[in-house]
Formats: sequence, C-alpha cells, structure tokens
Amino acid sequence: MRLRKELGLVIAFDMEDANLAANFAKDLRGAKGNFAIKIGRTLEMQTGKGIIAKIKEFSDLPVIYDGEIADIPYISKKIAKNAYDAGADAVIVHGFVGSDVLNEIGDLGQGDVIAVVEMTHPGSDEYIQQISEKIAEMVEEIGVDGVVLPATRPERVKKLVKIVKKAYVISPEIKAQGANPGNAILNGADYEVVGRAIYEADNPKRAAEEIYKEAIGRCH
Ligand code: 3DU
Repeated sequence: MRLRKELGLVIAFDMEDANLAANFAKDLRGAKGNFAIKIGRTLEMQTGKGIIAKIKEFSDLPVIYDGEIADIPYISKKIAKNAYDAGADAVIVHGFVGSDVLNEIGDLGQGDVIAVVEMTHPGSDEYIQQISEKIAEMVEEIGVDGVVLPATRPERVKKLVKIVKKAYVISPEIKAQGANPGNAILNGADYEVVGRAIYEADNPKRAAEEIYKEAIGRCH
C-alpha cells in the first residue's frame, strides 16, 4: 500500500514494548483521520523485523520502516529488502549517502523509498543543512516517493518543497521538540510525524485523532 500525496499524520512507533505497539495498531483501526505508522529502530530492536509483520497483521494503515538506512548500496538494499519482505510499504533512507544507494533500493520495486533530506536537531546545522539543497535536487532527479523535511524549521520546508516537487513530504518533531501541529503542513509538507505526544498519551488513539484534527484543521 503506497502512501498517497495527501495531508495526514505519520505516527512514530518508537515505544520499546512490542505488545503495546501491537495493541495500539489494533486500536487505531477506524481512527478518524489519514494516518500511517512509522516503525523506528527502538521498537524493531525489541523483536527484530517480525514487528513489521505483526503491525501489518493488526493494521490496515501504510507501514513505514524507519531504519534511517545509511550504508553502502549492497547493505542498504539488504536492509530495505528485509523490511519490504516483512511487509513494510516504505523505507526511510538517508539522502546524504548518495544516489547509488537510493537507486539500488528503488530498483527492488517493492515499495516506497523515502529519503531524509534535512534533519530537525540543532546538530544538523553543522553538516546536513549545508548540503540539503543539493540532496533535494538529487532526490528530485532520481524520483523518490517521499522525503523527510524538518517541521522545526518551517522556513526550510518552504524552501525545500520548491526543489522537491513530486515526492510527498513527511515532517517530524511536532510537539515533543516544539513544532506546533499544522506548521509544517502550512509550509508545504503533506504529513506531519508525531511520536511521543501520541504513544505516551493516556489515550493514544484519542491523542492521534486530536492532533490530526488540530493540524489539518489549520489548513482549511
Ligand atoms: O519526537 P517524537 O517522539 O515526536 O518523534 C519524532 C520521530 O521523527 C522519531 O521517530 C524520529 O526518529 C523521527 N525523526 C526523523 O525521522 C528525522 C528527524 O530529523 C527527526 C526525527
């Protein structure tokens, strides 16, 4: 199931309790909104790639494997293939590693390729931000399916979406690191990524629906 280029929320599954993750995936069935699930390494490390299959079994939402893949083409492709074979609809790969890695994974033809173009944390000023416009040009030329841009820097989202025109944009760091729901979407993102503010809430399903409503509500 490919992600569509439309407004929505990607829920980061970074919890370290696999049972909690599976129950939350089940609970999200029928949640009001356009959602996708992103499985991070912190969750995957608990059980291995089996967690991808388990979440897919319990959920009808698109599942992204966020391995932040950044290795040589041969290894990156193996990691991506393992994730796709386990049921992932998309994988996240770093753009800075270069076009050969992205092409190698794209050639598998098993699902979406989402490239990290720029990051959110302060340290990303030191290196990745210096080259992110070049990364954006490269991923646009290759034709990846999605890109990751930083919600904490809405002005960067605005600038980078002028370069990356075809791919859908997912933007992390809503709430936990200060960005407000809707900020990235108002600046050109398609999906906002929310982790802790949802899965650490007393009622995660309700938190997902509320944050979705808040983000999308600002865009009409
Ligand atoms: O801060 P939160 O708990 O809402 O989670 C943010 C998620 O976004 C988390 O899964 C992290 O891995 C991801 N992320 C990126 O993919 C890229 C970034 O530059 C920053 C966070």
